[in-house]
Amino acid sequence: MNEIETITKMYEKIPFDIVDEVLAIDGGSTDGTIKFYREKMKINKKLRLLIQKHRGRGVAFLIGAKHATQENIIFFSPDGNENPYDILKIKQELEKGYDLVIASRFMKTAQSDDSDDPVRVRKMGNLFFTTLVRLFWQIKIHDAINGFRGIKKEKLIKLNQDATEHEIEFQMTIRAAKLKYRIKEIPTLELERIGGARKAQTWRMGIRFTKFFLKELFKGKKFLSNR
Ligand SMILES: Nc1nc2c(ncn2[C@@H]2O[C@H](COP(=O)(O)OP(=O)(O)OP(=O)(O)O)[C@@H](O)[C@H]2O)c(=O)[nH]1
Ligand SMILES: [Mg+2]
Repeated sequence: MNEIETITKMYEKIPFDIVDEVLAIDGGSTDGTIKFYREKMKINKKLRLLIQKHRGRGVAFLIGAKHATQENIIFFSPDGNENPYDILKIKQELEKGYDLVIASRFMKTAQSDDSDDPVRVRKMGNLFFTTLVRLFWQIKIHDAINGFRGIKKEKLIKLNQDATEHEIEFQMTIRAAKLKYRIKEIPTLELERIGGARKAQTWRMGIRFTKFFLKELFKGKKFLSNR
């Protein structure tokens, strides 16, 4: 959403040759992103554009999940943080049979982008919520929150997700852990955000994540019968 500066640089790096389709889910951009995609779609038949009726990163994920037609889905956000070369690595792990593959910023050889977070509040928050997931659902994981990840579509549907904002990937990890999915992490080097404005507000996110954690704790596996 409103990432035109990055999209123009990132588009050429998307490995269209190794994927069957690319769904661009737009949150109602007003900076020319939609026009950019429409132009590209004229010459790239693998690309489809879907525009959200309601805002929210979670909403975008849910639309992508619903409209994707292939067995494996990889979520990629074009704000410059995520390294498109890792798309191949995620794909390979899914093809090995893992249900959920997370690009982790906190493994030994990984790196998170803290350039706009000098006191590391967000990093601490990420590690705190990841520790909660490790403790409560007994999975060995280093980064429960990064949105750069892949999952089997059939497994994703089973999670019955309803998070509308940035908690979407946190909820996905928790529910995958509850169902004992085969989870694999690969180390990633998070790059600096390019242009655009950050949509997430740190403290607001912290409160939302805490509420979500508690909700998931009490919910157990009841989400399975929500359908
Ligand atoms: N389609 C869509 N994308 C969104 C929405 N909200 C955020 N995004 C995208 O999700 C990605 C990450 O969101 P940000 O809010 O920038 O959060 P962040 O990545 O934690 O912030 P930075 O650390 O500054 O990169 C970006 O590519 C955003 O454009 C939305 O409502 N719809
Ligand atoms: Mg980002």
